[in-house]
Amino acid sequence: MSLPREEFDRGVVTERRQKIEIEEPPMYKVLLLNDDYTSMEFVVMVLETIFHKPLAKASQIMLNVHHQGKGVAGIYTREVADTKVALVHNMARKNQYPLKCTIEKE
Ligand code: TYC
Repeated sequence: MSLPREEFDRGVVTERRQKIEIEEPPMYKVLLLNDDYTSMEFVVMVLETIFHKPLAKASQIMLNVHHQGKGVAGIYTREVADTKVALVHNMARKNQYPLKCTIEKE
């Protein structure tokens, strides 16, 4: 049953402003680790497919890991970072490479 406009509106709180505090989620670096056996081409392919890096950037990150021992493949929320690590390890195992990666809190 509907009321006339004036009766419907009277005494009715139509809006109540609330202060909403939004927290940023903690972020995690996914680090690729160097080893002596994984091919450079495979690491570049991993960076292109799992981390969505363009070829030039993927090559640069791979060479950085090769020379420095480790390097950042991407920065994500915890669940996404864990998923990327699992994807890298699965893809490496399937191709018989010992490639490892790990996460580090930002
Ligand atoms: N060091 C490897 C080679 O010389 C290449 C490599 C780069 C391996 C990065 C792992 O995360 C890595 N074939």
